[in-house]
Amino acid sequence: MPVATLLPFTATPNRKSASPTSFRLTEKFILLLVFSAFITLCFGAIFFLPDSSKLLSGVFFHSSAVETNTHTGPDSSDAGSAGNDDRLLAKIKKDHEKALLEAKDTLQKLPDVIQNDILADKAKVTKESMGKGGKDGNNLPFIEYHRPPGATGLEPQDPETRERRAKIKEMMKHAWDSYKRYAWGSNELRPVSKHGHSSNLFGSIKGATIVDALDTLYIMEMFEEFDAATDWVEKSLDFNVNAEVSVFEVNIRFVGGLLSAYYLSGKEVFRRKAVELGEKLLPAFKTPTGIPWALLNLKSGIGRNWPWASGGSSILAEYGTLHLEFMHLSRLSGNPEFAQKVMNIRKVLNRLEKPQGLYPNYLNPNSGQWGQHHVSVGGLGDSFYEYLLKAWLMSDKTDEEGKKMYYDALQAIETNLMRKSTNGLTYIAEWKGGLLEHKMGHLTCFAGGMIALGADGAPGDKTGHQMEQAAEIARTCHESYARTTLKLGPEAFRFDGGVEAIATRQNEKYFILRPEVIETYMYMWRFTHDPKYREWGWEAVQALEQHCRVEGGYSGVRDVYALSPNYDDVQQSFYLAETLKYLYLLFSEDDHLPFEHWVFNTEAHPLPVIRKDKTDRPNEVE
Ligand code: DMJ
Repeated sequence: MPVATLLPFTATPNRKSASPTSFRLTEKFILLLVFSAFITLCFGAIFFLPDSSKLLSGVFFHSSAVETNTHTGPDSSDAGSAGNDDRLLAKIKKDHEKALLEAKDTLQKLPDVIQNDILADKAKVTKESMGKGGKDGNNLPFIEYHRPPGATGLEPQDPETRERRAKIKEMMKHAWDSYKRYAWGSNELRPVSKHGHSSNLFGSIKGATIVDALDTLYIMEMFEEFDAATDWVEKSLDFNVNAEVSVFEVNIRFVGGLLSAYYLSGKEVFRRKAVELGEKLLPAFKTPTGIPWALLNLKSGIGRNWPWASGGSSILAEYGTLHLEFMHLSRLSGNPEFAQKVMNIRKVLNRLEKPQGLYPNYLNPNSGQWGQHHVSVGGLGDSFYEYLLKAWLMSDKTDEEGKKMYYDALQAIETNLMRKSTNGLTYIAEWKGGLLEHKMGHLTCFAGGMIALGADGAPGDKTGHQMEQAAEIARTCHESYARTTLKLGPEAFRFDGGVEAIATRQNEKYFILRPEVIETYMYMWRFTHDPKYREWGWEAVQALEQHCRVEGGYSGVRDVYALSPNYDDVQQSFYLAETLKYLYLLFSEDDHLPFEHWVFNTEAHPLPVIRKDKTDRPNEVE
């Protein structure tokens, strides 16, 4: 029978003009009755038939449960199926209660504990899914992650300090939000013209500000922003570029930033990216001596040195500032090559004769000979000394070679470069072939913090002496700020021609949001708790707010002696990585990133101490 004939309102050849109104009343009544009986039947089937869901699943999915039921069918009485239902109900109720209890448990845990649980579970799954070699899909060995102590810190006790710290977090938010709004994905922000800025230091690698800021966001507990940055790293950070980069800058900002982000958060993506980038930097070491090139094309692996560097030399502060990151890369990748490369640099340096015990800034990577005899604890030399000391500290004080090199170098610096001005300001001059230039760079001001950090381990009872030196350098650098109109420090200041701690050359009067002076205040505060260091830091905050803050972020200024700021229109990535981080830590409690567990790379990225013996300190990096 065609289906159409069963339907009452379907037109047929005999009833061409038939319409619903043409039914008689009795016909209508019967139709209504049939229809309502049909509807009742359907509802009955849904609500009143026993176990209809099983029936349906049996029909559509042939579930084994239905098959079992079917087999037991003839013997199963009503009482039996009621018993089954009771048991089923009881089980559902029990499961439900268990889930509720678990959820309650989870809600009572601190976010940090929950995150650790998730990471531990993830690590377990990763480990289980690994092959015999214990390597993951990226050929990285399995590492059980334990967050080192002090990744985040408690609120400061004192209300004024708490308020000041909150202010610095607000500054970070302004810098970050502005970058996100106007320059997301670019290396840096132009805060006045409100667009992206790309320095050629990073070739065509993008996102320097994102990677440099990751750990600051984490430390300040700006987790929403941290997650957005992580997402960008996951999806967009790309090192497959056919471009020349500065090996040093990429190492301290990108490798350092990624390593810190990994150690703070435990997210594997950062370890993977750090190792991937580290591997791309390895061809820079293909020189006759193993002293790396300053510049490297990441695609071709071809390196060269800065054309302005004396006799084609590599730069001390560049090849000497790879050690911390490369030691961690070996640890995280299982590849000893990274550590071997940086240990070889030491070997080359230790074979060379050093003029007055000093390390010249230039070294030719082909001949292994010094270039011009220029020595500086500021630009071109600075972080080499820093990394000798920190290599020793980061090795849990086992790297005796690094220790000796640092304290010997510091002695040579004290003898040959450190001087006192007529009015009693201690400064570190620059050395050019035996002659002193009585100038100190803003960059050199980091030395106050470095000397304080190393004072405790100083040989021959020199701890007190080195702490005094560090305090004097901090005072001199503070003077370099205090003696300007804008209360921000010049790029370099001089102690000659009747001036002290003042820039005399126009091209040395700029301030580009650098961190070194604040970095020294932070170390001095931690070691002495002298309130003046917090006061000096707060002076800097006020000056930054007054003269560098603009609607679109923070800008450097061209002349700190001018009556009002002339902006350079760059928000440097190190402003977020270093300046704001050191300010925040200056107003934090000491157990936030404690020095016994962390060392800061030269871009202020904290790296954990590598413990010689895991057993007595189980919660740290092995
Ligand atoms: C940073 O990139 C690092 O601190 C580096 O060691 C020197 N200069 C800048 C900040 O001034």
